[in-house]
Amino acid sequence: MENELQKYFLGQDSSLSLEQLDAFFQNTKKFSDMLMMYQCAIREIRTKFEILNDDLSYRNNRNPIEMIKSRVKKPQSILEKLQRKNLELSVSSVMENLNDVAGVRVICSFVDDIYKVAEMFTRQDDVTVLEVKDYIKNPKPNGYRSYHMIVEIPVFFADRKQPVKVEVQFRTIAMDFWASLEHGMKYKKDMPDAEELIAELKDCADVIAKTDLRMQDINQRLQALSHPEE
Ligand code: 0O2
Repeated sequence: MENELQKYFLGQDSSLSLEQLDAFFQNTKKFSDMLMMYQCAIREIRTKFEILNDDLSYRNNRNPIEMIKSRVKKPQSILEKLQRKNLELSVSSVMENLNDVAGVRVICSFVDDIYKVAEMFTRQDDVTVLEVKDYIKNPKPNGYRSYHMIVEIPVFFADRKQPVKVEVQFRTIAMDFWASLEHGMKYKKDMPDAEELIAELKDCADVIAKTDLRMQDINQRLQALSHPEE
C-alpha cells in the first residue's frame, strides 16, 4: 500500500495539484485512520491539561492555564513537509519522521506557570518526553519565545495500544499574541518593508518578555499579600 502511494505521487502522476493530493489523502482509509489516531492523542493530552488546571484551580484558587488550542496538521501540510525533507510519502513515514502532526498549545498566564505545568505533565508515568526545546531561555533570533516538547503517549483503541507522538507548545498569552502576528511574516520575507518589520517584531518580543516578567512579579507580590503566612 505504501509503495503504491509512493509510486503514485513520485511517478507519472506527480503533476497532480496539492488540492488533488489533499483529497486523495482524505479518501485513503489508512491515512484517515492515522489522522483519527492523532485526533485521539490530542484528546488525551487536552484532558491531562484540563485535569491539571482543575486541580490547581481547586487547590490555589487560580487557573494557571488560560487556554488550550490544538490541531491535527492538514494533509497538504503533512505532504509538503515530507516532500521538503525528502522523506517517503507513506503513513509509516509520517508516524516515524514527523513529530508535529498532532499539536497542542498550552497558553499560561505567567512564565513560571509554564515550567510548573510542564513539570507536572511530564511527571505523569504514561508521558514519555522525547525532546525539549526551551525557546524562552534561548529565544530565536527573531524574538520567538515558547517552550516546546515532543512527547509520546499511549492511546488505547479497541484492539491495540498505540504510542503516538504529540508536539506540545507552552506560551504566555503575550508570547502567543506575538507569535500569531509574527506568523504573518512567514511568506513575506521578500517584501520591501520586511527588514523594518522584522526589527520591529524583535523589539516587541523583547518588550513583551520584560513585561511578562514584571507582571509575574506583580502577581507574586499580590499573592504574598493575600496569603502572608505562606
Ligand atoms: P505551524 O503552522 O504552527 O504548525 P520541525 O517541525 O522539527 O521541522 P523545527 O524548526 O525544528 O521544525 O521545530 P520547532 O523549532 O520546534 O518549531 C515548530 C513550531 O513552532 C512551528 O511549526 C511553529 O508553530 C512554532 N514556531 C517555531 N518558530 C517560530 C517562529 O519563529 N515564529 C512563529 N510564529 N512560530 C514559530 P510550523 O510547522 O512552522 O507551523
